[in-house]
Amino acid sequence: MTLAELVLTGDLARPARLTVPDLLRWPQQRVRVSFECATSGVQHHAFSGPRLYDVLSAAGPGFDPGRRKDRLRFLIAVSGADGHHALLSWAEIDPDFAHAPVLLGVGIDDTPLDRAGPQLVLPQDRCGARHISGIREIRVDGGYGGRHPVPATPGRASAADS
Ligand SMILES: Nc1nc2c(c(=O)[nH]1)N[C@H]1C(S)=C(S)[C@@H](COP(=O)(O)O)O[C@H]1N2
Ligand SMILES: [Mo]
Repeated sequence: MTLAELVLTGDLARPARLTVPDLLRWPQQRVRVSFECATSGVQHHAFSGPRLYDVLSAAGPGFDPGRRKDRLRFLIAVSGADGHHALLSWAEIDPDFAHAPVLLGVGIDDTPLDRAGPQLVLPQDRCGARHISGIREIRVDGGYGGRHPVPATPGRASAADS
C-alpha cells in the first residue's frame, strides 16, 4: 500500500516527513464534528488523530518558548494534494491563547486515511472549507518569506510625514 507523506517545513528545528502510521505515535483524540458545506449541505463525521499542536510542537517551532508574545507572529499554512490551502495562526491552537482543539485526522468514520493522507479537523468551524483533506504540507512561518517594503503611494502622507 502506498502511504501518503506529509511534510512539516518552515521555521522548525526538526522538519519532518510523516505518514499516518507515524502520526499514530502521538496521543489520539476522537471527536464528532458537524459542518456545513456551501454546496453539499451539513455533514457529520467522527475523526480521530493527534492534536495539531502536539505534532507541530515536537517539530520545534522557531520561537522563544518562554516569551508568549514571540509566538503571535507565527502562521500555519496547510495545503492539500489538490492545492486547497488555508491558514491558521499559532495562537489559534496554543493552550495559552485560543486553544482550539484542532486535530490532524488520521481516521474518518473508522476508515484510516493512510493512502489519502491526514485531514485537518476544526470542531470550532461552522463551515467545512478549512477541513483540508489529503494534507501534503504544513509550513510554520514566523517571517512570512522575507520583508517586502511598502512602496510610497503618491498623494498620501507617508509615515515619515506624519
Ligand atoms: N483538499 C481539499 N480539502 C477540502 C476541500 C477541497 O476542495 N480540497 N474542500 C473543503 C470543503 S469546501 C468542505 S465543505 C469539506 C468537505 O468537503 P467534501 O464534501 O468534498 O468532503 O472539505 C474541505 N476540504
Ligand atoms: Mo464546502
